[in-house]
Amino acid sequence: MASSGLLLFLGCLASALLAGATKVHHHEFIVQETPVKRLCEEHNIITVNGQFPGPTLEVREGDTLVVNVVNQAQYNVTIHWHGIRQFRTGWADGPEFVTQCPIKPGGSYKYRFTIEGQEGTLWWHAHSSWLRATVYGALIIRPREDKPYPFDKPAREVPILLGEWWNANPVEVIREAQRTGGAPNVSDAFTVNGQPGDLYNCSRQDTTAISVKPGETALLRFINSALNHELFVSIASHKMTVVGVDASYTKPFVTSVLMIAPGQTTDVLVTMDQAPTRYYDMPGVYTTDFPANPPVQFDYTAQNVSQSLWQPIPATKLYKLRFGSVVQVVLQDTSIVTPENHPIHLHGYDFYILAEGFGNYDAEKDAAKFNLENPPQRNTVAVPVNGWAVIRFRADNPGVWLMHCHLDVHITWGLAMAFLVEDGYGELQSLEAPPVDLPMC
Ligand SMILES: *[C@@H]1O[C@H](CO)[C@@H](O)[C@H](O)[C@H]1NC(C)=O
Ligand SMILES: *[C@@H]1O[C@H](CO)[C@@H](O)[C@H](O)[C@H]1NC(C)=O
Ligand SMILES: *[C@@H]1O[C@H](CO)[C@@H](O)[C@H](O)[C@H]1NC(C)=O
Ligand SMILES: *[C@@H]1O[C@H](CO)[C@@H](O)[C@H](O)[C@H]1NC(C)=O
Ligand SMILES: [Cu+2]
Repeated sequence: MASSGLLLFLGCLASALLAGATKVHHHEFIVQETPVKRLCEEHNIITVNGQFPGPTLEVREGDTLVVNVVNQAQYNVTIHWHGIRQFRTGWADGPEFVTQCPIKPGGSYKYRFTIEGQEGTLWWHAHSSWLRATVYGALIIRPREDKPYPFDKPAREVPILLGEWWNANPVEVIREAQRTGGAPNVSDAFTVNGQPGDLYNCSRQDTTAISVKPGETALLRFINSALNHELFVSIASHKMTVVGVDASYTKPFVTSVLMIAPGQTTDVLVTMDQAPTRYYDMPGVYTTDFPANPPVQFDYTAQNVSQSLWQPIPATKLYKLRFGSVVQVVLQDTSIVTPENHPIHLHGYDFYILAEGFGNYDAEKDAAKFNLENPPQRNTVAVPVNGWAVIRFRADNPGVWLMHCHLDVHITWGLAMAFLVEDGYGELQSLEAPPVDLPMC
């Protein structure tokens, strides 16, 4: 016994030294029904570990996350690690019936993946029905131990999750809409870190307070986890310096208002240089009448295949890509009365946004507008209302990757498709074998 203990210890030491101080973080996510009080009423909602929002995961670039998801709720569930590239571990990405069958009530599945080449703020959420209304949390990726931020070290760091709250059960809200063919009921409140704020003052607990000392600079990690709304954020009297979006550093720029599409994250530095008092972070929103038809048409320069690798995506919406090919996607919004942009999210990749514009995309004319020098890198692009965006990525991550509108009402209307990226040459360009506990249907 003693010698095996010693061997184990030496083994750990050796692997820590070899891996350049990267860590393996183990977490347990118990998906369960939990009573919470919001808007003066108590409701049973689905949470992770009884927390709403769920636990914040904190890692460094190069680390590995092992999250054992145990489903003690009455719904099928999967978890998506929004923005994580999942290189060679596509089966850990999470979309229900696309990359995995759901974890059934009573079941469990251990997600295991390594975070490589990404730093900043991402998040995780359920990718099954509308469970993500309450099943979500922050995923923070700091630089490796010996590497600084590309900006001055902030005095404190605060994740700020902007969300939506329904008094009704969100799963019932979407089921009702699917049954009747109507639009789902709109939410009853917006929330900041799970709280609806001071206007609902039935309890003094209703506001999220973040204390910052005068003169201090804070790194605020905003995450738009609302299901169906683009959000505008400002902090009274303060300027914000944007330093990162979607876990890609940006050239810093100063603004007093942020527009964050659903699914997107924005990291800002704020110096508390106004007189000490209470300042409000006010998410705002545009009005919400959705058209009855999916308004975005996808135009892919990709090959159509009739057979899905794992799960039933309609063949007309599955596009096969050769490993390493460069894919350009023109996202054209063809709606007449859409009130909001379409946040199109691609799984498994960070893509470059070459250009965006209004009206119809004109392949000849608009190619001249492409930014091929320093295009922004994102995992979500807000396609302008009645406009277009052109994105490009290299298909160097094998697997089946969903691309969809991150406004959840629009997924129900069919605004989702997938790329099947084939394996390349050799082990390092191929999907690893799926884990043995990958849920089966
Ligand atoms: C949606 O709203 C309507 C009208 O207020 C209400 O009758 C219905 O019960 C709501 N549906 C759900 C699932 O809460
Ligand atoms: C909150 O407080 C104000 C004044 O203090 C009161 O007028 C209002 O009715 C309260 N709102 C709720 C939802 O309790
Ligand atoms: C894709 O394949 C389906 C089924 O074979 C076909 O109906 C559809 O027109 C194809 N789409 C494109 C864009 O080629
Ligand atoms: C749960 O997932 C199983 C497949 O694992 C499927 O057969 C079943 O219909 C799902 N249940 C619901 C309510 O979607
Ligand atoms: Cu997401």
